[in-house]
Amino acid sequence: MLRPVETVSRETKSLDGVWRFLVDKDRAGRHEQWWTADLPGALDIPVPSSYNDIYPDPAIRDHVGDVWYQTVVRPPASWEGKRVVLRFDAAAHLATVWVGEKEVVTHRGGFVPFEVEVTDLLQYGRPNRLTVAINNELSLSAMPPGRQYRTPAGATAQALTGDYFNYTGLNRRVWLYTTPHEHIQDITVRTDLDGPDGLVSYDVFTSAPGGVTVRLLDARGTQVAAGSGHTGELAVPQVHRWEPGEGYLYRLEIGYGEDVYELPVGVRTVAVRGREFLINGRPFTFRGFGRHQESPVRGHGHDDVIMVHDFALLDWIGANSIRTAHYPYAEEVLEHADRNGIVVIAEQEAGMINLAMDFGPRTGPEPRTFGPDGFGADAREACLTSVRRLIERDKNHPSVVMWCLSNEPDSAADGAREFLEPIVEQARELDPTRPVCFTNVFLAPAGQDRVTDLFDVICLNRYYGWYLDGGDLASAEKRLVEELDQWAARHDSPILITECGAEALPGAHEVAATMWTEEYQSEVLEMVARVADAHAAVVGQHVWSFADFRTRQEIIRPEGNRKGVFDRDRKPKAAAYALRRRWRS
Ligand code: GCB
Repeated sequence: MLRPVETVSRETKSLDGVWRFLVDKDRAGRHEQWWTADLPGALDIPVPSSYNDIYPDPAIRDHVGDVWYQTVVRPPASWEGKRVVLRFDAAAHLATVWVGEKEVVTHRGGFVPFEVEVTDLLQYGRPNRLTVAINNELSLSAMPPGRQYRTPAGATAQALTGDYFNYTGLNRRVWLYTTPHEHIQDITVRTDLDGPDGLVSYDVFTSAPGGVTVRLLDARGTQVAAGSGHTGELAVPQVHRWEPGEGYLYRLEIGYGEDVYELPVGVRTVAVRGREFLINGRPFTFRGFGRHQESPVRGHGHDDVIMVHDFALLDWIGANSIRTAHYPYAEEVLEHADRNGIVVIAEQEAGMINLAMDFGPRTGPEPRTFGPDGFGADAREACLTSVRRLIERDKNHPSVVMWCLSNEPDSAADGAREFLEPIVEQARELDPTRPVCFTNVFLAPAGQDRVTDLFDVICLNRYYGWYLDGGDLASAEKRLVEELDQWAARHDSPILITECGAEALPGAHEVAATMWTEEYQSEVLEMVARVADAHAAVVGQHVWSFADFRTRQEIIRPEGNRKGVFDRDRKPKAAAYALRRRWRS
């Protein structure tokens, strides 16, 4: 799905701002048809943002069910006669939209965009009521997975299977945009290198048959190649490559009838060869973070301020890559990574398909992960849909070098292979150019895990020195080395440590380091780096996590997960300086 852009043939209108908002405490809105009038007794709510932390009210923060958003849209009179599309960059998790009194779209999937043509539904030059009902209920058959339960006090509560707060709402931008009636629907770009030259192949999908022209312009706007037809290949002599650390971008200008679309293009290759991860044919070592797209007050709401600041901190610390744990991030983040040469492992929103790891409240014996009481056919369908949407959205970003198809699934369990294999096959079919991975949990070590051979890179989330051998770094180091050796003995693939770390409470210090101090966190990360650097199969280290983040309330989570090397306000802990010394030297 193409991102809205402004070109000579397309206009956009942002619908961001302060909307009206109502929590549907009695589940009355759908029955009482709240879209037919102004929301009764509504509050103000900023868009984009998660709504959970805007008001200091646990009844809003922890609400389970529907909330309602409403605004008034005034499309310009000059848009009359054009094709007009209403687009949500993301609404977590299940959204139903009304324009005036007409229901126009329902969409599930809280981290990817959806849109609907509203050309004939809008009154141009006049106010139109726009209402959105958003439901945040979790189950094991939808993504991200979670479970509902009754509290002893009789309330309905819920928890994700994964370790983050279930932030919900209109987390990303909302737009109206125009296109000509006959328009460009989608573009797929793939790039290759031939010595010093580059190749850009393209597929353009249009709403009807008709001629397509393409031009490739360099960063100064000079045309370097041109072609025509829905499918083709452009040769770029002496190409300026997109490289880690240097996000050089060309611009592909596509013309179709009256429509023009412009797409940034980075020319680079990605491959796995033996135990190496190659970008542009050269071995790449990952240095960076698994992180969340998360910040105080906004929750999962996209914010350009936080985004640009976070990338500035990535640069300050000397990181070259991130993983978009545990869901697709806003497209702005990928565009920023493209421009800044930050390498991205893009993760789908499959959450944690793992009931052996589920640390949410339990009401009975734990069911098996894969099967009728756990993750079944519906969940697999939902995962297939999430992977498809992720790849369809992010396929053209040069920064994205690998798809992460699942975080810590129960990959040693019966049924794991049957569940994951079709997901891997689909990803390879949709995108034969990028390697695929999943992150392995410590409960599925080499020999017990059943799926690693399906993937290209072995990604290990390992907390030696924290959950394992906490406070005993000598044992932690020994066991980490042993485990890496075991993986390397079984598989001739690169190993990436996708998570490692320890929690630190800012201001907790000890000369002889102990758990929870800033010194201990630095020592754990130093130990993992030493091991990773020395091991022939390891292609890098991603620290968990970039910044502290909110989780559900638990006794092991003081104000959330504190494994950030920055706190939630992006203030550095001692580990940030330790990493900077290592990564920048
Ligand atoms: C993991 C998960 C991540 C958690 C982290 C932790 O393995 O992938 O979501 O936050 O561990 O800190 O426990």
